Amino acid sequence: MTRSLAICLINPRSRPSYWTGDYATPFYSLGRRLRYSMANGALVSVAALVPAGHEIVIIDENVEAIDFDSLRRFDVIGVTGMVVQGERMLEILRRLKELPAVVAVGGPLVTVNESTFDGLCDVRFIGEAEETWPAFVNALASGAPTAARYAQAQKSDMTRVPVPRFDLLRRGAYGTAPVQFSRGCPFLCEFCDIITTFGRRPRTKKPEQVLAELDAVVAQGFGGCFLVDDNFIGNKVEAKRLLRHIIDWQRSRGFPLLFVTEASINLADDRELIDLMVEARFTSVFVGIETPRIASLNETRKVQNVHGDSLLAKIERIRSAGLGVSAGFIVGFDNDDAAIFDEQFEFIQSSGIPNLSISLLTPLPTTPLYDRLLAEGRLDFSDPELIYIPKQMTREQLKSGFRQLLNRVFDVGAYFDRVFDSVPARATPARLRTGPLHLAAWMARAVMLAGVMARQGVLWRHLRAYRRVVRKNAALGPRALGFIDMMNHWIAYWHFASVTRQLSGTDFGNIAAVSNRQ
Ligand code: B12
Ligand code: SF4
Repeated sequence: MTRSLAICLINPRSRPSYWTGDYATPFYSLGRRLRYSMANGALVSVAALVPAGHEIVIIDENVEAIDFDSLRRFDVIGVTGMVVQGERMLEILRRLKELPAVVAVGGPLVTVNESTFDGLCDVRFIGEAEETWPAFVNALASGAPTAARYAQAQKSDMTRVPVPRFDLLRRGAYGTAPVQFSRGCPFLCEFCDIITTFGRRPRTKKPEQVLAELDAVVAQGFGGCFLVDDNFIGNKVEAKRLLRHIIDWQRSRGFPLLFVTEASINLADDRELIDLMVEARFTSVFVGIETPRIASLNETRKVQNVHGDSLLAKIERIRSAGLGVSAGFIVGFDNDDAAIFDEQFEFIQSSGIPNLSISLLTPLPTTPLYDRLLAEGRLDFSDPELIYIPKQMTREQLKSGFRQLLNRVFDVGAYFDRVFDSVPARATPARLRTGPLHLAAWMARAVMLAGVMARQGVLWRHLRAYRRVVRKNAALGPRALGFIDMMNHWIAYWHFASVTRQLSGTDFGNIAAVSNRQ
């Protein structure tokens, strides 16, 4: 006999980071229900895999606190998480041990670092779970034996993945919805666990599946969508086919969605692909640039960034075709010496990319980088922030150079220099609504931002910068940014600068005052 199970899936809170929008969200929310930049893609996908007849609840700690007492009634509690959520995952799992539920762990962290979860869960899911998770639920419900570890023998067939349960998300709580088109990436970057987890042959959904997901996302009230592919253009032929469907879908519905995604820099070499993305209403693309130093790119096997003309020329080609660019940078490669910080800063400034992240190189287990450093005896876990011994710097030099770089890049002057460098060569028609109510909302945001800065004792510094910014903007003549565009940049700047202060330990003061997180 099969019993009906009560299943709860938990996404542990993430700490604020460049891409989580924590310090920007309260300004966009303006007292509405918006709590977090983006819904988690794993919870809704794993929920959709649960066979019919079971109750399923999802809890995202980024938008609601976990009430552990209320979890007592669940038969199964599943926890997801990636490396930056690791600490919080472990805290939650320790609390869950006190409950009667069968505790399952899945997602990117357990997939590459199983031993961390020893003794903290009853069952673990390694890699994709389209086949293993329903098989486990069915076995448990029917009283058949279950295993303590599940790992799929075959990669998931993406053409059979069901529409995620977007209906389980708290309505209005998120800025964007996660929709996944493909898994896997054809490239070979040494530090990347995408290829060890999902493989090098990109597997794609059929356009009809993606369109069904877009319909579901719009039905939930979303206006923004993050195509959460590892590399959206891993299979360019399929990406173009999908984009043509999305364009028709958008047209027939009055363009309800704006998209962002991640792609490799060889996007710049395919104008047709960029044009299709722009036509489908992609506003920006995140690109892994990593470093301007060719020796470091070669070392990390990021060949796509070295081929052809310069990185700056590639970035400019994407942007001038109408697609915004955000980017990720890394310091700490073996070919990086103390000069890398100035080199990165100069490159970043000349790239005109305002919104970007800079990370310390992180050797994730399962990656070729991890294996190489292990073989060279250079892994050292005594410092959780930097678990390897750099080649041309001491750990302290690398960490302090990294922090100084963050502070320089997200200084208000440097940030707005990049904003003005990325303004299109031609004036673009305003895309945002500018009725009196909207203007009033944006005025309210400006006042709120000034209030937050004042509370943190940095208003005067920013007002001085504001005067310079206004002058520079006016100098752009007909291309000058309007009030709403400028406010969007000020809010983004505030987020990036706040995260920087937190990461580099040079706090503005009480940054929690602008964060809406528990
Ligand atoms: C979207 C995304 C983001 C979004 C997160 C949005 C959100 N709210 O979750 C943003 C842009 C904010 C982001 C940021 C970062 N990210 Co990210 N991100 C992704 C990306 C591209 C897609 C995630 C996704 O939605 N996948 C779709 C779902 C369906 O796939 P899935 O999570 O793998 O789930 C499947 C299985 O894992 C399994 N499963 C998952 N959970 C569970 C739970 C249970 C109980 C079960 C049974 C099964 C199960 O079942 C699912 C179906 O098969 C992944 C790459 C990837 N392919 O996963 C990287 C990835 C997760 N990110 C990564 C990293 C490193 C980061 C950053 C640290 C980067 C940086 N240096 O700034 C930051 C951290 C930000 C933070 N503080 O939170 C790494 C994590 C590495 C690791 N092994 O932990 C990944 C894997 C990419 C990579 N290799 O670089 N990221
Ligand atoms: S291009 Fe991106 S997803 Fe692909 S292997 Fe390199 S880092 Fe990983």
